[in-house]
Order: sequence, then C-alpha cells, then structure tokens
Amino acid sequence: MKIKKVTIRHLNMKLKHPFSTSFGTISNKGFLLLEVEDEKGTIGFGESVAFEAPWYTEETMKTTWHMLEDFLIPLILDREIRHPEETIELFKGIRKNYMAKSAIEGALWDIYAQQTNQSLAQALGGKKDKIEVGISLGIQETIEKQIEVVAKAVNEGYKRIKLKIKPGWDVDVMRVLRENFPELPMMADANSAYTLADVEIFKQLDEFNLMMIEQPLAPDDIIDHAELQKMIKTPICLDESILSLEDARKAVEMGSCGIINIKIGRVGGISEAKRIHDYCEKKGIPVWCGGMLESGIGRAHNIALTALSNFVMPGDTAGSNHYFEQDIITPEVVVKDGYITVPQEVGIGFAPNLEAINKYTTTSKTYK
Ligand code: OSB
Ligand code: MG
Repeated sequence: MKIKKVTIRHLNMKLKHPFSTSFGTISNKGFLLLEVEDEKGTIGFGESVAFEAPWYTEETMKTTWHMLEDFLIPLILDREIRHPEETIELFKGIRKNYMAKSAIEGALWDIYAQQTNQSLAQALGGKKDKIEVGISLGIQETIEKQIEVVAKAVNEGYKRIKLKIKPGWDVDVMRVLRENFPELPMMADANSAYTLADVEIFKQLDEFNLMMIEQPLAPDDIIDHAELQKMIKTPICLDESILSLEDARKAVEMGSCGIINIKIGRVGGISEAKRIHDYCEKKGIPVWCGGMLESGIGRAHNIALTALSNFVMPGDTAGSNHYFEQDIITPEVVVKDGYITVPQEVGIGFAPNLEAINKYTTTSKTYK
C-alpha cells in the first residue's frame, strides 16, 4: 500500500458515567481519530488513545497531534508499505510517543486486512470466534454505590470485575465487596498509587482471593514490583510499566509480575502488542487486553487482538453502551453473557458511522 491521504479528527464524546481512578476523574472522552487512505482508495481507521491530560502516560491529544503532523504522517505519506509490521522499523528513529504511532499503525492494519480479504482478527492470526470480557469500574462516592455498580455489571454478565483502588479506598472496600460477592472473579487496579512502604495494604488485599493486583507501584518501575511480588501471593499484573516487548521481557525475567495487561496504544501498536503476546505465550505468562475508554474503532482493534490464543483472561473491552449514548461504529459492540462475538467480516468488522463521527468532531485536518 501507498498512503496518499490522512485525516485527523478531534472528537469529544461525553461519557455516560464519569470515570474515577487514583489519578482523577474523566467525564469526557476527547481523542483523535485517524482516517487513512491508500492509492487504491482503501480506507482504514485508527484511534489515538491519549487523553487530554497526561495522567496515564506523558502523551496527550495535543502531543499526539504534533507527533503525527510533524513526524509520523510525513514518514508514511507516499511510501510503499507492504505490511503494517514495517512501521516498527520505520518509526524507530522517533522515541516513544507510542499512542501517536499506534493510531497510524492501527489504520494500516485495517487497510491491510481489507486488501488481503481477511478479518482483522484473522490477519493477526486470531482464531477465537468469541472473546470473554470483563469490565473496569471507577471509584464511586460511597461503598453502597460501589456495591450497586458491581451488582449491575454482574447482572449484565461481565466475566470479571476490576475495581479501581487508591490509598484510603482499598482494603475496606475490597473486604465489603468480597463479602457481598464471595465467588466473583475480582481484581484491583491501583494505577501506581502506592509505594513499597505500603506492603501491609497488599498483604491485607492478599486475603480477598483477587485474580490479580494491577500496577500497584510506580509507572516506570519493575524493581520494586519484583520485591512486592515476593512478599504477596496475589499475582501482580503490569500495565503502565510495560511499553514494549523489551519491557515485558525484563519484567518477566525479574519476576515483577505474573500477568501482563496489553494495551495497543501504550505499546505503540498492534504489531508490538502481538510480539508481547507471543513472548508471554512462550513464557507461560497469561495476558489480557486492557482498555482506554476507547470509541468503537479502538474497541474493534482490541476485539481482534483478543482473538489471539494467549489472551486467556477476560479483558476490559466492555460494550459500547457502558461508555456512550451512541458509539461511532455500526453495529455497536454488544456484550452477551460476558462474551463479544469476533466479527468474521473483512476488515475490522464494524462500519464507521460517519454521521456520528461528524456529530462528535470538533476540528479536523487533512494531510496529503
Ligand atoms: O489503568 O487500565 C487502566 C482507563 C483509562 C486509563 C487507564 C485505565 C483505564 C481503565 C478502563 O481501567 C478500561 C476501559 O474500560 O476501557
Ligand atoms: Mg490499569
């Protein structure tokens, strides 16, 4: 393929429920959507998962726009690209900025799947026809409300429930939830809110039979996580600490985690995500697909990736209706009995809903 045109749109989608974590609350999902067209007129869509503020990683909507406009788009325009995996080499000279890179790379995978007449899952080597999904629930104002939102998610069929924790909202909350839902597959995500000095908290959480504790310590750490893992039974799952295959290898070799959450945007694209998946499979490390409150485009990519064999634990890809009044794809992502059907149609298997996209677009710019 030879890319001839890229359109960046900034969309703003109001979340149905504000999402609160240890680092703050988001009520609006502002993000960039990329429409990429090649010389044959095949169009692929990509989503940048960077938020408006740099609380999860250092990238923001504005930094991704800058990287795309000034560095990444000029690198791909008019260049012959045979396979999306070539972007790993092509983008190597540009440090990090993984969410920006991933936005383009995802669109190239979409084009590649269409041109090779396969579903995106198939193009990636995914064989599942349905995937098991969980849900990530934000911190609520009261324990009663937290129990209520968990009960709702359980009734909707989600296969595991992830709760956000932060200092002051951890052991007591998890204890009450465990009492109310004795058998529920449950886990906690701290988004780096703790340090090794908090080991007693994790020893107490160890009593609640959690599937895992996600990213308890610093976002760039694997040393202290390895220390903590030696002191607790519950497997540690790394999210923020893993930005590449190299990071995954080091964390696994150090014993910093027993499980890895793979997010396409955090690691620079589907190709790198697949490499991490393959490495973990060889090492016997289970993986699952994380989420960034994506619109339907990013969600479709997550579904295709999760069709790979070592995604053996339910991910955070909840249904469109959990996040938005209206999603930007048709059909929307539907969760039934805790499963999402992996589309078999050519490409991502969901059609971009241009009317909805236009409705949510605040600004756009085309590069060719
Ligand atoms: O840490 O996994 C996380 C959302 C935004 C940023 C970071 C995280 C999350 C989630 C929500 O947990 C996952 C989702 O529902 O998309
Ligand atoms: Mg996380």
